[in-house]
Amino acid sequence: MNLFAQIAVTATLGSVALVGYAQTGDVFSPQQRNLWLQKAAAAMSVMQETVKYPVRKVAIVSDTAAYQGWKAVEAGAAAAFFDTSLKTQSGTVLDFGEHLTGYFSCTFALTTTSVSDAPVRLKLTFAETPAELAIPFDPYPGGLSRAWLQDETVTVDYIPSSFSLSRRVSFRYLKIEVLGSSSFDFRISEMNIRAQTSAVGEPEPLPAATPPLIKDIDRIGVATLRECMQTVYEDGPKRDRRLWLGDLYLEALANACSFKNHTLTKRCLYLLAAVAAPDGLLHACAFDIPDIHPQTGTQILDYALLFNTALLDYLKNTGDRETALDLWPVALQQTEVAKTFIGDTFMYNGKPIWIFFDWRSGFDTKAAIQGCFVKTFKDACELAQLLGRQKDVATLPAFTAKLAGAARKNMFDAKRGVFVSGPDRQISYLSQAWMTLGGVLSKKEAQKALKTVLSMPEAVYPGTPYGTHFFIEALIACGLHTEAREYLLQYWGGMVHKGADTFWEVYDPDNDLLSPYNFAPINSYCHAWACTPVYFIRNYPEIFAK
Ligand code: RAM
Repeated sequence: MNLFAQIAVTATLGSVALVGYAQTGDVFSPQQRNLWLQKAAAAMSVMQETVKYPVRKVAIVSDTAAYQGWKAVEAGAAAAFFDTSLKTQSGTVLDFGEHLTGYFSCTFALTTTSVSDAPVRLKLTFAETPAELAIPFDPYPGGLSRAWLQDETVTVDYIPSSFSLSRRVSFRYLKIEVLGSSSFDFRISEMNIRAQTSAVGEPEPLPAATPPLIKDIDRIGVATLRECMQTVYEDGPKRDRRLWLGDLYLEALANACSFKNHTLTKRCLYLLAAVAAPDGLLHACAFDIPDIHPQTGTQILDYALLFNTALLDYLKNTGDRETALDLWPVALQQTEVAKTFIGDTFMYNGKPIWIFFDWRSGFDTKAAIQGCFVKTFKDACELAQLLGRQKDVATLPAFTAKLAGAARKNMFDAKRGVFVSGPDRQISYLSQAWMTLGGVLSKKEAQKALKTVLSMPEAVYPGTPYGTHFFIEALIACGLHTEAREYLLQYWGGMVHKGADTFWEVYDPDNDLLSPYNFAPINSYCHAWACTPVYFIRNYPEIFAK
């Protein structure tokens, strides 16, 4: 059964037709959903377009010391490429000098007076990193669609002519190979990319005395965020190109202290609300192309709960009570649905749902979800208070206290001073982080728990910038400022040293080829959830910008 039986088109906005979603037994009314949809449409950003050109030719060279074993080295000026027959330089890699997201065009010209008498077949491979141009894509071993990879076979019917790729691409490097042609000679005389983002302008510069590595981390974080700010906050402009709730939360944090495009945050909050499941639980992700729709069947409990925190932050950053009040029923409903995942013992009851927190394989999420319940329920109570809706959450503070009590009783190893998770009593960074963020421990206890895992080589550590964000936030929350600074410098600084133009979806300092999808080239190398140093550096200048 399609849970999202479409109801009649109920509104139009300019030329945008809005299709509402409703279903019998829906906790939200069609009027509510349509209002959210209309407000999401009204908050559409004007896309900023910049035309960019290649800056040089490079060679992709094997180097065991380079990130993933490959690096790009200078191989001449871009101008030489345009003057020369393409047939004599098949395999050339052009470097656009920065990560770009947008639409590619080029112009073909004849190099001699000969006539084009047959089509030309080319392969264009767009890559975010050098290794994507060196590791063969086939036979494809990855767990996600092969079609995300940006190698395009293109047939040009005749020359001279112009060509535009309809697919939006996300890349720094472009490799061009000639797969088929007849005897006539031709060249590419011009090429460009119409790069697009919904970010406007540049964030304020950091104080001049900020250390160079921090400035670099901030600059690359800003570039990452800019690239992911499209018509929604995308997770990655190469892949998955959609609005994930967890990524939205982190992008909104970074945006609020850099580009300050609060309208984009508003659009994304409304959009996710409008397509929530009939029981009100938010989907983990949604799309706005070709129309607004959720990824049905994909719900992540910890992401849904973060909606409370994201809306609270949005209200604090903007003072926009109208939006917060519109969306309060959605935030509240996340806590209501979450309660169905909590048993009589005030612990997660094991009811099946995706609980994420990080891609680290083997990571046990039970302690983290317990801490997440506590933190996000507290955020819901704070939001209710700011909105004068305390009555809606009258019983939530006492319930939350019971969750915190159960966490201590059942998961805290008082002797070692750490939370343990699951049947194997796993000790992980993120269990301590989420319990800290939930305020389950006193400041002193939290410091001990976090310091303990930092000193334990066997403790399970996050494998993504997403998980790492919450660990650093927890270090700051309990006053471990030096440790927070060091961790950020070591983790994001590690990516800087390895040549990142934008920060990566997955980064394990000890394993460059780590991929949750069994194939590193399918990872995203410009990933929204990795942009949060922008938030840390700009929000806590006393820790980072000195
Ligand atoms: C990855 C996506 C996204 C994240 C999900 C859970 O596949 O890229 O960033 O939110 O995982």
